[in-house]
Amino acid sequence: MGPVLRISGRGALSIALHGLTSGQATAIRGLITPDKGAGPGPALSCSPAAQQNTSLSSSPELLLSGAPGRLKDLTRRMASQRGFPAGLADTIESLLDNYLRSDYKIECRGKALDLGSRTHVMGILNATPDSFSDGGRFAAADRALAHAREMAAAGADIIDIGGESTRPGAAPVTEEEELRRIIPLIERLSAELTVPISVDTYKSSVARKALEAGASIINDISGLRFSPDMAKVAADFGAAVVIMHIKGTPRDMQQNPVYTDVVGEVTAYLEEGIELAVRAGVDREKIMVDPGIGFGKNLEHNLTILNRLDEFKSLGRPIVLGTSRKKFIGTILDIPAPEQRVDGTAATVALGIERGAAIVRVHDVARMAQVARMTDAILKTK
Ligand code: HH2
Repeated sequence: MGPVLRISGRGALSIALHGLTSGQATAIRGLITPDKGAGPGPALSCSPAAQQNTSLSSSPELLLSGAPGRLKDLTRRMASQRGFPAGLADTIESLLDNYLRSDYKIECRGKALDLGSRTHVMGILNATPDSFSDGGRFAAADRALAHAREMAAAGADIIDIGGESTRPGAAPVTEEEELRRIIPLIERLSAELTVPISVDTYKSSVARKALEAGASIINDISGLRFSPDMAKVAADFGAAVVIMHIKGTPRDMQQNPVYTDVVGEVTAYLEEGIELAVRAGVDREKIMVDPGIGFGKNLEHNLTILNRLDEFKSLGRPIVLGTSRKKFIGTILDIPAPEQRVDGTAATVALGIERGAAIVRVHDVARMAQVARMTDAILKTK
């Protein structure tokens, strides 16, 4: 296995280097020791990574830590030396650049998202009879339309329309039924609202018709995997896409999900999804990623992903986070009724933004838009 990088930490960043020879590890130590790196911020340090972070699947040889500027400086010194694996310095440098990037602008078929300006809120519209938290409330078209308008007025930057519940154990619905639920809503709302409409589907046939009806984002809980031509549909329409991680299918995903390194495995899945999309012709700048809270994850997996959300920034794409009213919040707070998990959701939204979420997907738009604005204000003030 070649070098594998993991990036983590706050203030000082940490990069785990796997698969180095002992000679290469010694050479890196040699580059660090003389002056600990120049520039402001935490000095460079280097330690056996396994002792630092036992959650990593295989023991990395080295954990490099330090201020981003100093790490970049180190990569320049590595690049000018012989004996390191080809491309290692460049890979570390691009991970650092990705991690630090936040100026994302996404063009959504004529409607733009300026994600660098503030955290964006994606309002959930479930046109379903059986969604886990609001099933049946917006199944009738007039109520769905009214709710979408309310969410837009309350600060939603995207309206995410779904016609099939993907709650654990949910049975699939037919394409015809899914279309019947969502297409009239997409036609009306895309014409009426200034904010982009995303379609929450894993079926490429549904996505195609939704895009024809005026949607501009495909939000695919399978990360473009369940329908082989989903990426091609996105490319054909110039749509933006949310690539979400799932382990298994909605029907079986919560039956004892197991990971050796949940953050590493989710990152690899998302990275493959990005490359799959780009190969099909999707503009990389239109891709968003989502670790898929609750999709083949137990309580500890969900909490680990939230606590280490910033590591997904190394993918170089904006992070969408969907925690709203989910079961793990109910488990921690002992609240069985999803609609009473709003305060718990607020905690995940604030922390998720601090850890790098660019878009939060929520049911309670007015309240979470306030949480996002407040969190943004604190983070902007040094
Ligand atoms: N969660 C759900 C559905 N779609 N999409 C993204 N990108 N991220 C998520 O976390 C996510 C999602 C499940 O929530 P909900 O839509 O409220 O429920 P249901 O699937 O029961 O309709």
